Amino acid sequence: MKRYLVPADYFADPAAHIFEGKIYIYPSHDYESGIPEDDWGSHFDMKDYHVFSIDGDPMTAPVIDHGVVLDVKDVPWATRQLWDCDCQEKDGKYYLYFPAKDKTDIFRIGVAISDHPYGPFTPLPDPIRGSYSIDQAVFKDDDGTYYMYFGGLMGGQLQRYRDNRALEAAEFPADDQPAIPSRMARLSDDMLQFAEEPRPIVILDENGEPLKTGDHERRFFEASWMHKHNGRYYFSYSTGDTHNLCYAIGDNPYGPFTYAGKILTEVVGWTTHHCILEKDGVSYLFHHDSVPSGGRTWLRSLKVCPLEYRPDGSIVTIDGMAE
Ligand code: FUB
Repeated sequence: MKRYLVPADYFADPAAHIFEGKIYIYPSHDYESGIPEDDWGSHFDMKDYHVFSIDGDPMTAPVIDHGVVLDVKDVPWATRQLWDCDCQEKDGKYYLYFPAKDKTDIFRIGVAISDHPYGPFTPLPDPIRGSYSIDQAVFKDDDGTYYMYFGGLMGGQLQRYRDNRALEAAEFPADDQPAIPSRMARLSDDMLQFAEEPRPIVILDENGEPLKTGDHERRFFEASWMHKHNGRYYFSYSTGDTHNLCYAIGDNPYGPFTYAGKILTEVVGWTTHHCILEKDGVSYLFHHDSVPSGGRTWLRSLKVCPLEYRPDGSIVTIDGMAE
């Protein structure tokens, strides 16, 4: 059983957290830009963010729209494409993390600050130093340390980087070589910068070998998310061109992580993107699909459904096409 959260408009890429006792959702805001579809995601030309909150059961309680909380025209360094955002709280301040293209058309990751989880958010004048690519998710560990997980292939430009340096030209490794990994870094105490050089997230197969470039069914493409369940670290992500949401389990926030299965099978629409949140002992998958827009992949709708674990910690796969 799934619920569409905001039937009156198009939103995607949800990140959900509990702040001040309520669920807050930070999505991308899709709209009909008229830009033709291409392999680089130019048709995802989002210009602003809204925040939503739910006070109660996300399957039934009302969804409150807090309106526009940040607009690209107010971000000094950014020009276009406000993609997937996320938010974290520290010492009473709320930090909105978002990717956008800078004046040279390169994706960077920015920060905007508010006194409230529902914004509005004031952007910093520059992106995070050394940031690149898209789809950052910020995870707070039990010891109060914050880690950012980020990266996305193709339109997300991750293939243009190795060892945190820009390449002369984008490069995809051969199919039998380790896949391009997602990246992660601990955040600085002020939440505004990386506290360390970003590191690759290694996902191992059943033989302890890194997943390969040619393993399109399982290798990382975009949409990183990190959550903890029974003391173990679950790194989850989209496989992009094969449209799966998959997960891998590790025993610390840096990994390595061992591939563990699919969370969600293919949905209507090219992209798939999610977050996982536990509230009152029940876990939920927030994600999107393009059913309400008739399959227009750049006009996506937010959904939520319960997510179940087996006693061994594995996740019961959800059918992306089921109602
Ligand atoms: O919303 C734009 C991009 O589409 C996101 O950054 C990706 O994760 C995919 O959902």
